[in-house]
Amino acid sequence: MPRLVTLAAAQLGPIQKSEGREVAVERMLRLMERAHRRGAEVVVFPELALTTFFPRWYEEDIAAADHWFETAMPSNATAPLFEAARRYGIGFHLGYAEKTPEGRRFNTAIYVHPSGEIVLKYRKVHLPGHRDFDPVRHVQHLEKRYFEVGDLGFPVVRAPLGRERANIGLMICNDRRWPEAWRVMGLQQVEVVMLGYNTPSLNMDNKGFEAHHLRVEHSHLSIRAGCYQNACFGVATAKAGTEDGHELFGHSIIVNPQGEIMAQATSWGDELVTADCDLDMCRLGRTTIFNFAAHRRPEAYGRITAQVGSEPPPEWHPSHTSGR
Ligand code: ING
Repeated sequence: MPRLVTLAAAQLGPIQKSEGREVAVERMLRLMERAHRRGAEVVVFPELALTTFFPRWYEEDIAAADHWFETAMPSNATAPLFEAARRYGIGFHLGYAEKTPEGRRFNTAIYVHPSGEIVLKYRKVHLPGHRDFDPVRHVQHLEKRYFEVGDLGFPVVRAPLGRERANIGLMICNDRRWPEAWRVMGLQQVEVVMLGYNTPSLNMDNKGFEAHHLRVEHSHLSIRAGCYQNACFGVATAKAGTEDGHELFGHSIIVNPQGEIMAQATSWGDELVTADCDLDMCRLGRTTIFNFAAHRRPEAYGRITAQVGSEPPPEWHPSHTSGR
């Protein structure tokens, strides 16, 4: 018996530095309304969906960036999203900057049940970029300045998803490039990974050549591989377009457990893509090629958790001097 759920990636176009949360929330409500009309049961919004991608802007005093953060969820500005979830009977994923009562700052994502209750929270573990101003870069990427490393691990929970129950997991943006993030959730039998991203459409590191067409390709490669190798669905939603002159790519996708792209956005603006997903499609990979219990060999994987950085390999030399 298929376990059908209709998933939606609700891609957002740009949010300018001068635009308040109400602008983004209004656009997100329009996308939820469209998702409702299309019969979607879950909507995945992007990373940092309420504001511009502010880690591109340097502040000497990080408290000067606090206006980009949410100190409550829901807040007055975001309450309409929770009301719409109840009205339409739709769950939603939201990425936002979180400031805790203790003053800790995280790049955070939540999955919210149609009742408005927060089912799952995740705080971004892989923070790309740098902490201090980098004069070499074309554009700053200061996530290590504004956020702490997430302290919630990669949790998976079995919870209602549409008319079914599904094993749901969350990751954020750069996490998708790290197979460890996918595998930790695969080891919890994740069936649907929800992730948002804000990714510059051109390389801003300025430390080497990267062909432009590879930016989207690397994102899709990472998500397709993660879904295939962990037998799960992925809903990956962009914030896209040009924010105060800085371009982010769109091309949000929904991927199935065989690594196939089921649906893809083709604009870099507000766009809803949906797919009817049979959650039981996860079973084939999980019981055959990626039957972890039958095939994984953790005793050979020690380096993966023992090491942080890579180390040079030992040098080989011929066992006898043959004069060459
Ligand atoms: N953005 C980018 C991402 O991982 C990046 C940063 C882009 C890192 C390209 C490496 C290569 O998609 C965020 N917000 O993580």
